[in-house]
Amino acid sequence: MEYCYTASEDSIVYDVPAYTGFDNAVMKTGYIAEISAISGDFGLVSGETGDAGWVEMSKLTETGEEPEHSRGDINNDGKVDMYDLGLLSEHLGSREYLPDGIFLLRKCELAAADINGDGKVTDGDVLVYLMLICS
Ligand SMILES: [Ca+2]
Ligand SMILES: [Ca+2]
Repeated sequence: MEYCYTASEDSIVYDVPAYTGFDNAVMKTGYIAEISAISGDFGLVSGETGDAGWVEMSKLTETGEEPEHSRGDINNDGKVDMYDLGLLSEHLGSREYLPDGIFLLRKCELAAADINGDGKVTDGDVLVYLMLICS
């Protein structure tokens, strides 16, 4: 299930479902996390390649229904423009400091960001945005 981190203060992603584990990463307001299991007060953040760690469930809010996005329209304002490209760039940059399973964008937004439709969000999509926006 997809959750959004809604607490205003940062919190630690622990390697065990307790306040004593090692910190794997830091959650900040607005981060998106896929929770695959719950243990006590903690939820397990999971990515495709493994688990990122445990986050306090009280600081997470279910994202709920996924709105329909047309391809390329990441912020869902009805246009494909530089603002969408900005979100895509932030997402790509975030992969260097966020573990798999923690994202800046929702799944539905990432699906929209895959503007060339190859199933991945990469620099190849940036090129398609640049061609669309600059033409
Ligand atoms: Ca847009
Ligand atoms: Ca793509």
